[in-house]
Amino acid sequence: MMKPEIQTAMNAQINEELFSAYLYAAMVNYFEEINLKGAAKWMRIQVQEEMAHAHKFFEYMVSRNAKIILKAINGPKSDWKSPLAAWEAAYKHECHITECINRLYAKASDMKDPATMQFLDWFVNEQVEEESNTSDIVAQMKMVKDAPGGLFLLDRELAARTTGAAAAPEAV
Ligand code: OFO
Repeated sequence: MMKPEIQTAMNAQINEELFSAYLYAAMVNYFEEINLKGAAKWMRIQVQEEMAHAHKFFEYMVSRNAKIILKAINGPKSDWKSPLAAWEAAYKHECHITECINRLYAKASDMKDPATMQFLDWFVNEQVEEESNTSDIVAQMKMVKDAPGGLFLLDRELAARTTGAAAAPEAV
C-alpha cells in the first residue's frame, strides 16, 4: 500500500500534469491567433503528452490501490507579449515540473518506496527531454528575433513535430 504522504504528493502531480496540458492548450490558441501554425501544432502534441503523463500517474496509483483525489485545475494565462515570451514561459514551466518530479522522487526515497522510485525514473528522463526541447526552441527564437523570414522557417520546422512515443498513453 502506498503511504498517505506519497499518495498526496502523487495526487498533486496529477494536477500539475493536467495544468501543463491546460497551459499548453492556451498556447495553442495564442499561436493560432498570431498565425504561427507550426508552433500551434507543436503545442497540440505537447497537450497530448501532458495528458498522457497525467494518465500514467493515474494508472500507477490505481495499480497500487491508492486513493486518487482530483482537485480543480487552475486557469493558465491566455496571452503572451511575444512568441519568444511564450516559449520562455514553456521552458520555465518545464523547469518547475522537473523540480516537482525531483521532490517526489526524494519523498519516495525517504519513504522507502522503491516501486514509486522506479515508476518515477521514466519521468526523471522525460524531464531532461522536456527542458531540452523548450530551451532549444527559446535559443532558436532568440536567434531569429523578429525577422519574419527566420520566424517563418522556424515555424515550418516546428510543424514537423510528430507524436512521439512518449505521447502515446499506455492505457487510456
Ligand atoms: Fe509532464 O512534462 Fe511537461 O510539463
